[in-house]
Amino acid sequence: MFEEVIEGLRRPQKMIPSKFFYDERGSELFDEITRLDEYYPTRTETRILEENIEEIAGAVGEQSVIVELGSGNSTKTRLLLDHMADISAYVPVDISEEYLMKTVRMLKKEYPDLSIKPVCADYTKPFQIPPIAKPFEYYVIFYPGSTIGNFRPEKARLFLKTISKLLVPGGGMLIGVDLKKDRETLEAAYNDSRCVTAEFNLNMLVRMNRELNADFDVDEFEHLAFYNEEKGRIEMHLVSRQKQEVHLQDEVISIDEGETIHTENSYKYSLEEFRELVKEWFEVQKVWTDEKELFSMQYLVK
Ligand code: AVI
Repeated sequence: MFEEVIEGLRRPQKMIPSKFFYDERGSELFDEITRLDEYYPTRTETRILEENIEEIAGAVGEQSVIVELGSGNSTKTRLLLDHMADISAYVPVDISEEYLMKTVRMLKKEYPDLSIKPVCADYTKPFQIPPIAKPFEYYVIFYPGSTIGNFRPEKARLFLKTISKLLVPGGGMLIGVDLKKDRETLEAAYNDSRCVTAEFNLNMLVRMNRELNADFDVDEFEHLAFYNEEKGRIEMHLVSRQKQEVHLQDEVISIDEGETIHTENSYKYSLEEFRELVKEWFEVQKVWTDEKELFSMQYLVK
């Protein structure tokens, strides 16, 4: 972590990779974000899933193995599992072993007949799916939450390539993708009135202080989130309120007044742009969306 953070802070546009948001407090804050009025993605995605669950379950197919990338304890997973009683296995993949095991223990109680095969791995790198006892037709990757939006498009393409290598032709991916929309709705989602997103952003510095022995004065930074229309993404930054020096172990970083540390991108796609993004590896077979076209759930086939 230290090397990656220092390297990012030495760039002309300072940055800290967004994956470092998610320590224990960061994960709690993100959970809170998903329940905010302004943060439309989670509730819209859940509603799309609920309203179309029969059709979605039909697209995924009963004879499949569901491989979920990232946290697997959400309402969305249960919705899918509740409607797919006969799937051959459920494979949650998560980098945190503790979190993964907690999920497995909970799901085993709720779905005693379901075969659960957890994989502790960084899903952005190649990983192996364990042997499945029951016969099955395909793996179907479940990747909700529009987390793909946190990758730059080049990275997203590489990620899709890695994922498609897990699949045989005909295998699928059920993915949540946030859509382009008016600036006001987008910016409100990342500038909530209760300032939970601001705390989530600033918590990055709290974590750096604790884990990297840094001395960021957290009160001297403020949250900034805006829609960069040209790039089609929400950008989150931490803005320095004054000229300051920060120490990380033996390293000294100078930051000017008004200078920012870029902490996150969240790309938004039109349906056409997303189709274009995946086309080397996947064909978009079906898209479900809400009436305002805020968010989409898409079934991609290799
Ligand atoms: C996890 N990811 C899809 C969220 C997003 O909307 O890009 C992370 C987030 N950042 C601020 N609010 C939510």
